[in-house]
Amino acid sequence: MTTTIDSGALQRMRARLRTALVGGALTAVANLPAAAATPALAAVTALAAASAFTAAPVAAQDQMTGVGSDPEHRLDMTWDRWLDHEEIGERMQLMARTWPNFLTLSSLGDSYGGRELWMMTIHNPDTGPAEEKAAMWIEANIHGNEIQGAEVSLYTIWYLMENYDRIANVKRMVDERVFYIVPTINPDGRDYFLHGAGSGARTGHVPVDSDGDGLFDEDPANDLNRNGVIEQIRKYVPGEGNYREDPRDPRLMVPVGPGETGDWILLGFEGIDDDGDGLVNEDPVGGYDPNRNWGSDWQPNYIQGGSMNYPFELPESRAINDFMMANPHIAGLQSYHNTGGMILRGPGAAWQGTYPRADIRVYDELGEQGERMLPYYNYYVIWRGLYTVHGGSIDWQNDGLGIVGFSNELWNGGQYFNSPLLQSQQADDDSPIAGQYGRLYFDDFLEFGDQYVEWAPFDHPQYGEVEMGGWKKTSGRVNPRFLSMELFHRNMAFTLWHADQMPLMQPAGTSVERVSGDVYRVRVAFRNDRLIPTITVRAQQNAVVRPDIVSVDGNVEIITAGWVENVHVDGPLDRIDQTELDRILVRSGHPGRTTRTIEYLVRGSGSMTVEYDAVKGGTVRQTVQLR
Ligand SMILES: [Ca+2]
Ligand SMILES: [Ca+2]
Ligand SMILES: [Ca+2]
Ligand SMILES: [Ca+2]
Ligand SMILES: [Zn+2]
Repeated sequence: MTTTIDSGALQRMRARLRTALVGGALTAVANLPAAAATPALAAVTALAAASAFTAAPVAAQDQMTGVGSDPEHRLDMTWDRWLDHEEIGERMQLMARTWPNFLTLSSLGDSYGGRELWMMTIHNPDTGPAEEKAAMWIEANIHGNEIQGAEVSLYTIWYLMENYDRIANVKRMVDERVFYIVPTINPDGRDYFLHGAGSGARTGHVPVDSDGDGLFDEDPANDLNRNGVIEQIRKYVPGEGNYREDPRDPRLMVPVGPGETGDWILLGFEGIDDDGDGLVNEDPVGGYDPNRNWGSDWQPNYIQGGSMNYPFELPESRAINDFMMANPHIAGLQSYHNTGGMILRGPGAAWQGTYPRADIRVYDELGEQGERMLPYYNYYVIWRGLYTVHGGSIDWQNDGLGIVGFSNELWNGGQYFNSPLLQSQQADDDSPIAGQYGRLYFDDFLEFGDQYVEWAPFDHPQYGEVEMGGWKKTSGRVNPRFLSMELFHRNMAFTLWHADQMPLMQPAGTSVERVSGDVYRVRVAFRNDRLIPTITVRAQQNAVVRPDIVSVDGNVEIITAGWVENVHVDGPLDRIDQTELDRILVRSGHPGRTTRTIEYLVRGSGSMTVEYDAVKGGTVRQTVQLR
């Protein structure tokens, strides 16, 4: 279950919130037309900022009129830098305070390193209880170095709130659904990536002895020249090497052909032999894969490296799974990773077989829509399009929890090559943007060379005179910051469309016909006009989602009940052969984009209420009068 925030966390939150509030108030003042930014108003704003938890930082903003073409934002957040765990927490606290009617901030628990797994719940209580609505789970950053999904997640919260009163479809989605948004589920790895040189940040931080020498995490990469970058090492060995400099761009190293020799050898990434065992960088922090520790098709280390000793051993995956098990109304899921421009679904391994045909149809329609909303992205099955994954999270969530989920692999270079001209040049070996040259070209001209460190001499304790150089951590897997808005928005839009296609049970009409005396024939129709069924076929096969329940309340005795096969012609019912007809179990759930009508023959009087309760599709009731 979700934990309420303990007093220690609360104190830390208050301290951070003061910072966040001041930041928010400053933003508000900065938005004012110059003439309105009077000292008096600034003082009022500062006063509001000082009383944490009471005054809303947006109060001053309500008095302003927009000065540009657009209405003012309530929170003028920027989206062009990468945020660490503390900054993520501050933004979430600020948003929770700004939109308290919709947002609830909680922590699912602590990471191994003691960082909160912050979760934002978006829910409008005025439109019904949360457990009677389908919920969308959005998470990111299970791999610590795959950072940008956290910003997509924050952007999603912000966008839904900013536009609730402005865009009818946003309002509708917020009113119909619950969103659980966890921007980073590996905060230890994230901070290690952002605060350090970025190397070895994929893992979580439970210590693992990667080289079996009895020492844990004793030999990570080292930033020897203290420039904040883990570079490549090359050594000049004239006539004895297996690499040479590329004649077109000497920054690039190319392997020599068979029978040739080069002048350089590559010696791996920047580091030394910290523990004197003769190996360099052989046992970094952690050293496992948090996305191999889940309960479906989990395999031991000798089959699936990095899986740990048993499923859900890791505190982060355990905390998330505990919450999901306790909240079976979660029907859709997005787990943002990077990189490569992919919309991935399970299964992770070929030996798991294929999904049932009806489930594939659902996934395919979502994925193919995603390919249109996300240019340069391809919709793939994990094992076929990426590589084999045993014990991955979305396999567990599909097979073990009945949730329709995707992993979007955020960012690929296609976002650079976004015209037919550039695409044709990219394919032309002689063009300056062909292959590896393209990455350098776009860095040189669009980021002014910021992301590349030129080769430079270095005196290495073990290797002697070498050169070091290469790409910074924010290049390659992470998109250039100037392309963030497009990436964030398109991925959010796809995920919201996915959320919009979660099952939504709705009333679809009733009829009553007196047969004789106090005996009535009652028809009640229910509709799910969205793509996803209330129970996937795989979930039904695995018996992991509670059957839908059609229950009757009222002063009636049910004689028979059955599904109407065709509402337009009289004919036999598909009779329901269950003993408790006032509580019918629908094991196969309600399909997508379908209306179904149930017919009861009842004896009774007064009113009769029929409720359709789908764990993942919401609860809906219709009442008829027997007369
Ligand atoms: Ca070791
Ligand atoms: Ca360095
Ligand atoms: Ca070593
Ligand atoms: Ca060692
Ligand atoms: Zn990943």
